[in-house]
Amino acid sequence: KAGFLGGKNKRMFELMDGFLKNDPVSLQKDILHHVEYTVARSRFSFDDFEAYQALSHSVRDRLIERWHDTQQHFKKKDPKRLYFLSLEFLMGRSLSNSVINLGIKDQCAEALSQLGFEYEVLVEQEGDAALGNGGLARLSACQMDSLATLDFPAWGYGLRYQYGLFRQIIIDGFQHEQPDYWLNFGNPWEIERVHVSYPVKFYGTVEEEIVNGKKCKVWIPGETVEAVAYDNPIPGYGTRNTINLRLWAAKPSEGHDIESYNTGDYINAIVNRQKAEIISNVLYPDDRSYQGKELRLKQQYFFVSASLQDIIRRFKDVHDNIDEFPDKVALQLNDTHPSISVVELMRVLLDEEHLSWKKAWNIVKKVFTFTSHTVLPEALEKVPVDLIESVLPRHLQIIYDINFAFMEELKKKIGQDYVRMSRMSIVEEGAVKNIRVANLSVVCSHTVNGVSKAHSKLLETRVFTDFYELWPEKFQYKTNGVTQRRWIVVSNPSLCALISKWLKTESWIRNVDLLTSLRDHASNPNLQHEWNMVKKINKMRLAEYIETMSGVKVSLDAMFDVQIKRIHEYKRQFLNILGVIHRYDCIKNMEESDRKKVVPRVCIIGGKAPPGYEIAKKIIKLCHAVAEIINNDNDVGDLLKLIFIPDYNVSVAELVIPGSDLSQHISTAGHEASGTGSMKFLMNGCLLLATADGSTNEIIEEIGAENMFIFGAKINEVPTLREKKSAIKAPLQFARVVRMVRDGHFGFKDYFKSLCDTVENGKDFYLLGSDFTSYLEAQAEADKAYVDKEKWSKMSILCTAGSGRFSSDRTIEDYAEETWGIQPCKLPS
Ligand code: 8GP
Repeated sequence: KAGFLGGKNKRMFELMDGFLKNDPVSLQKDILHHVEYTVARSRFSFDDFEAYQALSHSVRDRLIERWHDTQQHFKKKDPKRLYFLSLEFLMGRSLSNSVINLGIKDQCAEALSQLGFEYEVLVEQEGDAALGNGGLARLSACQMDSLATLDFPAWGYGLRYQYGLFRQIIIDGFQHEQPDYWLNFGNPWEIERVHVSYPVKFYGTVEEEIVNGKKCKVWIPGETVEAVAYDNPIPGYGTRNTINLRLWAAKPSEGHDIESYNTGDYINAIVNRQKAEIISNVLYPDDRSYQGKELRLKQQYFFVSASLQDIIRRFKDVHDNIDEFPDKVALQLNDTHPSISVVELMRVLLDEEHLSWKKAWNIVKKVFTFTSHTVLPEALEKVPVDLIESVLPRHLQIIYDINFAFMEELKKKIGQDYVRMSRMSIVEEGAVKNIRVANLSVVCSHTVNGVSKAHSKLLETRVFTDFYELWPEKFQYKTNGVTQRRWIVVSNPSLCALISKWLKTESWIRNVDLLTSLRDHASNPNLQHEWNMVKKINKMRLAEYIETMSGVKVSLDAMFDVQIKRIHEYKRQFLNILGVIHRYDCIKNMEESDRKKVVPRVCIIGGKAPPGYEIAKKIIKLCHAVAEIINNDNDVGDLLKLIFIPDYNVSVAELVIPGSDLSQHISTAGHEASGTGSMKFLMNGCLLLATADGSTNEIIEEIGAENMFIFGAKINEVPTLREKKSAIKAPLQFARVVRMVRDGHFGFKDYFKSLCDTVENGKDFYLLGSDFTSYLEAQAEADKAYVDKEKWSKMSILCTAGSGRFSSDRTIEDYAEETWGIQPCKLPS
C-alpha cells in the first residue's frame, strides 16, 4: 500500500497513460496488428468477421487501459464502493456501445473505410450477450452504463453462462428453442482472470470446534467448485472511468472428488470433475418462476459466495478492521435472486471472522439494499427447507437464527399476533416447509426499493404490507430509467444528430434533462420536417428487415405499431391480436369506398415465450395464424399487415424501436412493476398506447395524457372488476373476435381452444374483455391523430422532449444518494 503510485509505479503509470492513440492511423495499425497476431489471419486477406474481431480487440485494448487506471484510482482514493449483485445482465452488443462511449466512432469508421471495410457492417457481426431474460436484466445493463458514466466506484457481479437466453426459431408458426452458443466464436469483450478464483463449497455437514476457547461452527463441504473470474470492462461516456462487470464461471476444483482417483477410477473421476461446470452452464429461461430447483440454488450461491470472497479480499487489502465494512461497501440485491448473500455474509463473519452474532448482524443490516422487480406472486421465490439443508446446511441454521431473532423483535413490537407473525416469518410452515426469500431480503436489507411509484405503492399495500407497517422508513422507490447512450446515440444516430443540431450541443448525452428544450421547437415546421425524415429513414431500415425476415413487403405510409417484450398473459399480447382481428373484420365488412378512409397499419409483435409456458406459446402461434390470413387477403392489401419478429433481443430492439410510430404497453393495471420498453420508445419519439400501469403513470405526469393514448381499468379498479366479472357480459365486439378464433377462422381450432378459454366463461383473469372497448377507442384515437401529420409530429417531439426523467442516469443518481450512500470518484482526465 505504501509507495502506491510512487517511484517505479509512478513512472509506469505515466508511460501507460494515454498509451494508445485514437487517430485513424493508430487505429489502423492496431487493427492490422490484431488481424495478424490475435486473430492470426493474414493482414492481406481477412473478412468482415475477422475485421470485427480485430477492431474489437483494438477497442478492448483502449478499455483495458482506462480500466486499469480506474481501478488504481479507486484503490488510491478508497471510497465507499457499490457492488451490484445480479443473476442476469442483458448486455447486447459491446462494440457499438464501447466505440460511442470512448468517443471514437468517426475515427474507427475512417480507419476502416481506408482498409476497405464499413463500420456499420462490422458492428452487425457481433452476436448479443444475452445473459438475462427481460426487463430486469436489461435494466442492470443500462444501470452499469450510468454507473460508469457518472463516475461511481461500482462493480457488477454475475454469472458467465455458457448458454445465454435460448434462440427462438419459428417453425410453422410455433416457437422452438435452440441453445445460444454465444461463446463459440470467442468473446473479445471479456478478460479471463485465471489467477482470480475462489473455492465455493456445497453439501456436507456442520460440526463444532473450539477456537480460542469458544465454540465455533465448521462447515465440512461435500463438494467444492472453483469460481473463475471473467472481467468485462464497462466504459463511461465522456469520462475515462471504466468500471467492471465480473462474471464467474464454474471450473472443477483441484480437490474435487479426490477419493475416486485414489480408488483407481480415473476416467469416472475426470467425468465427475467436468460436472462441476454445469453450475454456470445455462441461464434459466423462465422469467418468473423456478421454485425448488437445486441447480438454481447452486447458481445463486455460487456467484454470491465467489463475489463476497472477492469483495472481502479487496476490503482487507486496505482495511484491518472489519467493523468498517459498512463504511466502504454497499451491496445491492437485484431482486431476490442474490439474497442468499445476506446469509453468506453472516456465515463468514460468524464462522471465519469469529465475530459475535450482534456484531455480525450489525454489519449485515447496514450493507444490503434490495430492489424488487415484480408484483407477481409466482415470482416471489421460495426454497424448500430440505433443499437448503442438503445444499447449504450451515446456511439453513443461520436462516433459522435470523428468523428467531426477528420473531423475538416482532413479538416485542406487535405482541402475540401469531397470525401476522406467521405471515411475516422467513420460514413458511406447511406440508412442504419453505424459506421465503423475499421476506429474508426485506428483513436483512436497510432499504427496499420499488421500480416505479405505482409499484412501490403495491409493495406497501399488497406484497409487503406487514413489513411496511413495521418499518415504513425502509421503503423507497426509484423509477427505472434506460441509458440514452444505447437507446438514442447508438441505435438512432440520425435522431442523435438532429437533436444535437437543434439543441446546439451534445451535452444532452450526459445531461439528458436538456432534452426538455426541444419542447420550445415542437411546433416548428422545420424541425417537424427533419424529424419526420429521420423517422422515415428508420422505418425504411425496419421495413427492409421485415421483408428479408418474413418476405412481407410493408408500406412506409402505414403506421408502424409495435409491441415487443417477453410474452406473458399479463402483458396481453392476446389483447393486441384480438384488436388486430377486429380491425381486419371491420375492413372486410366495409364498403369499398370506406376502405379509403382506413389508416393503414403494420402491426408488429415480437417476444419470447418461456419454454414451459403453454398459453404464451399459443399466443405466438395465434399471431402467426392470423398473420397468414390477413397478409394474404387481397381485400386488405396495405391497409393491414401483421408481422411477428422472431428471436427478439437487444439488437433487434435497437433496430425496431427507432422505426416505430406507435408502441403498446398494455398490461393489466397492477401487474407491470415498471416497464422500461416504453421509455426507449419515448426517447425515440414514438407515441405510447398504454394502460395506467407501472411507470406509465409517471410518463403521463411528464408529457401529459393528451400526448398519449391511455385506456383501460386503473390499478385500484382491477380487484373489484375481477370480483364482478362473472356477472358482467363481455362486449359484443369482444365475443365476436374470440368466436372467430374459436370457430377456426384462422385454423387450429382445437389448439386455440384453451387460449380462448382463458378469457371467457367468467375467467378472464387479466380482464381483456372488460378493457376491450376502451382499447379499441384508444386505437381509434391513435388513427385520428396519425392522419393529422402536424399534430402527430408535435406529439412525437414532445415524447423525446419529456423522456429525460426516464434516463438511468437519474435513477442511479437517486440510488447513490438515497440508498447506497456513495459518491463519484472520477479519474483525472
Ligand atoms: C421486470 C418487470 O416486469 C418490469 O416491469 C420492470 O420494468 C423490470 O423488471 C425492471 O425493473 N421484472 C423482471 O424482469 C423479473 O422479475 N424478472 C425476473 C424473474 C427474472
